[in-house]
This record gives sequence, structure tokens and C-alpha cells, in this order.
Amino acid sequence: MAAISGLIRVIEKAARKAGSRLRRDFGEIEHLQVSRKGPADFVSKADQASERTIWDELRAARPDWGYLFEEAGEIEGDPRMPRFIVDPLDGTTNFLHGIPHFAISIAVQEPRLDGNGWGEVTAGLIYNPVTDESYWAEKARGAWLQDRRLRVSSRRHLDESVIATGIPFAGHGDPGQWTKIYHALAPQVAGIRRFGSAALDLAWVASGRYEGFWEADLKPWDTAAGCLLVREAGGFVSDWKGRSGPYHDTEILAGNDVLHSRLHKLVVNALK
Ligand code: 2AM
Ligand code: CA
Ligand code: CA
Ligand code: CA
Repeated sequence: MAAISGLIRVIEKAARKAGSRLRRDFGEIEHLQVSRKGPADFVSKADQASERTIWDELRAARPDWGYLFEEAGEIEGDPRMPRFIVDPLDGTTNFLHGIPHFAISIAVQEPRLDGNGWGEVTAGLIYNPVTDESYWAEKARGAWLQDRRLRVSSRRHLDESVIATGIPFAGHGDPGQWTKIYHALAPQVAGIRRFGSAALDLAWVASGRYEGFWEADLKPWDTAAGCLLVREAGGFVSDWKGRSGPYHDTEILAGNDVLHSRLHKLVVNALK
């Protein structure tokens, strides 16, 4: 049974509250005000309302912590305290197209002991408002789906593996690199999937639905919670060179031990 900490309870309450707002807004997407941040990069009233709800909830519970929000950017707190890294709606493109696959991602990152910047991610939660699934993890306390312990997949062969990815789109990612990796991988695997929420991709690697995941050009709020989830579920996350950090955004590769190392070799070879 999971011993849910006070911190996870706070995060989960914020995510569930924002999630029920998203569910309401999802029923009325034709009335949502949408603006454009860049090429193919949309933000809606739903992203903003979700972020505001999360902010209000977290701030009430942890008033001196800092924040890194996708929409509002960085908000400094007491430099000795952790910060929350928040994606209020991961999968906006799905959301705006009526595709029921999106999530809220919230992570906690500790300040470095030397006072220079940010260090380990120690807690994370990814909430899917459509399925009401709450994936969460705490450093050294495991990864969980509600009160069920998560383990990465035990499949060990590429030809029985389903691998998730994010495909480059307008103004985002390098289609040449992606295509090289795809051509190397596709003939060897049971399937490749692209559902459009990096946070849920990682939660699904942690829960053993996918054997692996690769993407590029992401942001801290897409992956900070998901990287901890995968690691606490016994998996591995790195950049494409195999280096490991608190989280990975510009390049990310995740999987169980065997598949992570197979994917790493394959990516290195494909990009030679
Ligand atoms: P977002 O929905 O929070 O913006 C999917 O590959 C990842 O890329 C998602 O985590 C998504 O996060 C991000 N992304 C940003 N802009 C996107 C776009 N126009 N299309 C698809 N994904 C986008
Ligand atoms: Ca976005
Ligand atoms: Ca995102
Ligand atoms: Ca988002």
C-alpha cells in the first residue's frame, strides 16, 4: 500500500481541481478562446485557467516555494526552498481537436546544496483528467498509479516492444534526425505510437504500457515528473548520448534497462 505523503496530497489536490476544470472546458472547446505563441504553438483559456487553479492551490499550501510554469514562466520563491515545475495542460493540440488524451504534470525540484541553481527532482505527479488516473512518484519511495506500485515493462526484445515518440511539427524538432531514428527502429519493433502528450508517454513507460520512448525539443515541464516516474518504476532515462540528469528535455530516451540500452545504441548509430 502506498504511504502517500502530505506533499503528494497537496499536488494531487491541485491537479484534480485543475483537471475537473479541464474536463468542463473539454466539453466546450468550440467556445474556447485560443491564441498562438509561435508556429503551431497554441495556448487556450483552458491552459491558463488550469495553471491559475494549480497556482492558487500550491501557493496556499507552500507559500515560499518557487515555480516554473509553462505559461506564466519562472516565479521566484525563497531560494532555499524547492520549486514546482508545472505543465497545466500537456497535449494542448489534442485538447483543442477534441482528442481525449492530455494531462497535467507537476514536479518538485530541490535547490542545489551549493545554492547554484536547481538539482534533483524529488516528487512528481501526472494526472489524466479523462481517465482519472493519477501517476505519482517520490524519490526512493517508488512510482504509483493511485495505490498500485508501478514497474516498467519486463519485455526484453525489440520485436515485442511498443515504443512511443513525438514527431517533429511546424517550428519544432529536427525532422531529419527523427526520420533517421524512425527508419532504424521501425523495422525492428512491434509498434511505434505517437499520442501527443510527452508527460503521459513517460507515465506509460513507468507503468509498463510502452517499453520505451524517444523525443527531442521538449521543455522541463513536459518531462520533469515523468523522468522521476520512470526511474522510480525501475527504468532508465537519459539524453541521446546516454547522459543522465535530473530530467531531460532537449533530447530524451527512456525505457527499461535492456530497452533503454538497445535504444541508446540504435539512436547513436542512426545519427552517426
Ligand atoms: P503541450 O501540449 O504542453 O504544448 C508532444 O510531442 C509534446 O510537445 C507535448 O508534451 C506538447 O506539450 C508539446 N508541444 C508543444 N507544442 C506542440 C504542438 N504544436 N503539437 C504537438 N505537441 C506540442
Ligand atoms: Ca504548450
Ligand atoms: Ca507540455
Ligand atoms: Ca502545456
